Amino acid sequence: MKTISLFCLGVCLTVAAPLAAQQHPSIVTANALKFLNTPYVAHTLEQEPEQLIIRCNEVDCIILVEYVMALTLSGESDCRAHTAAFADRLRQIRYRNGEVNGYASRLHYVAEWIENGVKAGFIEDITAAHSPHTQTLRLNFMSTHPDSYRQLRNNPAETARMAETEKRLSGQVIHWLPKEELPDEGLSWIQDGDILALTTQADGLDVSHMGIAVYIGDELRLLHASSQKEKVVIEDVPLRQTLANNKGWTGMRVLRLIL
Ligand code: 2YP
Repeated sequence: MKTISLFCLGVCLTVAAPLAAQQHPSIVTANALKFLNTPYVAHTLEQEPEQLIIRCNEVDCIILVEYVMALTLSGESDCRAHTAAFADRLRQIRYRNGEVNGYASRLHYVAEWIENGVKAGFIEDITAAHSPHTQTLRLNFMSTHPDSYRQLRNNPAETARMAETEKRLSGQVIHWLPKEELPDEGLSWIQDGDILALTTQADGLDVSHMGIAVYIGDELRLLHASSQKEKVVIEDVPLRQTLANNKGWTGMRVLRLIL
């Protein structure tokens, strides 16, 4: 065991990383810790016309992950004092091929968000290399729940564009790790700072939550923007328990930033 001390907003956490995690110094976790206690706010990107929105003081689950990734990839340390390099990175992470071109250009489904990051060369799909479990994507949640999305409500043309994206992604086979296979102490191939996309049993959806893997003592925990706790937290129980407590979450995809 190696012990790393990380400082953040007056809180000092001692993070014990298992052997495997030592190979990848966790700059990702250090950046994520800067967002601890940031308020959870939903729907912050829903502005028209579509534009790159950067609001470091309010996040939802995927937006937190995106800011942490953009900081890490641009080598910057402060989201609020970000430069153009941070904004460029964020655009590459959030939009298909890095281009902002209306609502449909945003990567709404985590499956496509991952596909885009892998294609662009900044995300590695770790589950694909380590878990034999696969599932076939069947995506239609947004086009079948248009009333839940401001830009789709009463907008059949935009909803049709979304359905086209869903059709393109559906049928793809992805690797995932069922939650029953995750022990309290994590797994050797899951490193501190890995990005976790929690898979769901909801019809027509692939992933319903995201966060960051953090090893504390002998436990793998979830650092995330929690809608329940209304802020960014590290859960105080192992991720195994966090997953067991939520029947909607079936397991996860594990992703790693390529630095
Ligand atoms: C995404 O939802 C939205 C994007 O439209 C939005 O709802 C979908 C399919 N996508 O641009 C983005 C940023 O706000 O959020 C996320 C959502 O997680 C919620 C908000 C959370 O736990 O904080 C991503 O897709 C990550 O997991 C799912 C989840 N959406 C649903 O459960 C419908």
